Amino acid sequence: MGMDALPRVLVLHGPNLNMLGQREPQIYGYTTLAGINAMLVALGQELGVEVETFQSNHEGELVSKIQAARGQAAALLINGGAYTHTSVAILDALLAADLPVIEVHLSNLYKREEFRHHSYIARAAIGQICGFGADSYLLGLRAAVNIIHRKQ
Ligand code: CA2
Repeated sequence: MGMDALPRVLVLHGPNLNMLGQREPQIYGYTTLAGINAMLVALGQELGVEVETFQSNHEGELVSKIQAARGQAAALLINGGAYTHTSVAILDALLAADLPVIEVHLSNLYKREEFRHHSYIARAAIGQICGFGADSYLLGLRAAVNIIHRKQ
């Protein structure tokens, strides 16, 4: 058993995702954000990565967290919430972070309103997983770990 630190995956949740499980369960499911985070940490343990989670309703806080991840995290999983469809600032931060980015969404964006069909984040992401509810995050974490291992 080595003493090397495990690779870290940073999971970012954007605005309103703190409300999960409390409103609109028909769209976003019954799982709370704490529940999703716990499942991610448990899967991370299984897959040999440390999972750090962070939620913010503030665009600038998400930008700062992405900036700080450079050189600290091995990959970044992001559900940008509504900022997905609006934020060039988050896109620019992701491009500058020089990390593998995986975009996830609970709902299937392409079944929903036209304005949700476009993602700024997608330009910075290796790929996007959407439509599987909380499972989108777990699938995304698996993809992140595979990418990390291929790179090491
Ligand atoms: O499907 C997703 O994961 C979204 O990123 C969720 C965002 C939405 O703006 C994106 O288009 C798709 C909204 C998150 C709002 O979450 C809530 C959860 C419970 C109650 C109310 C809002």
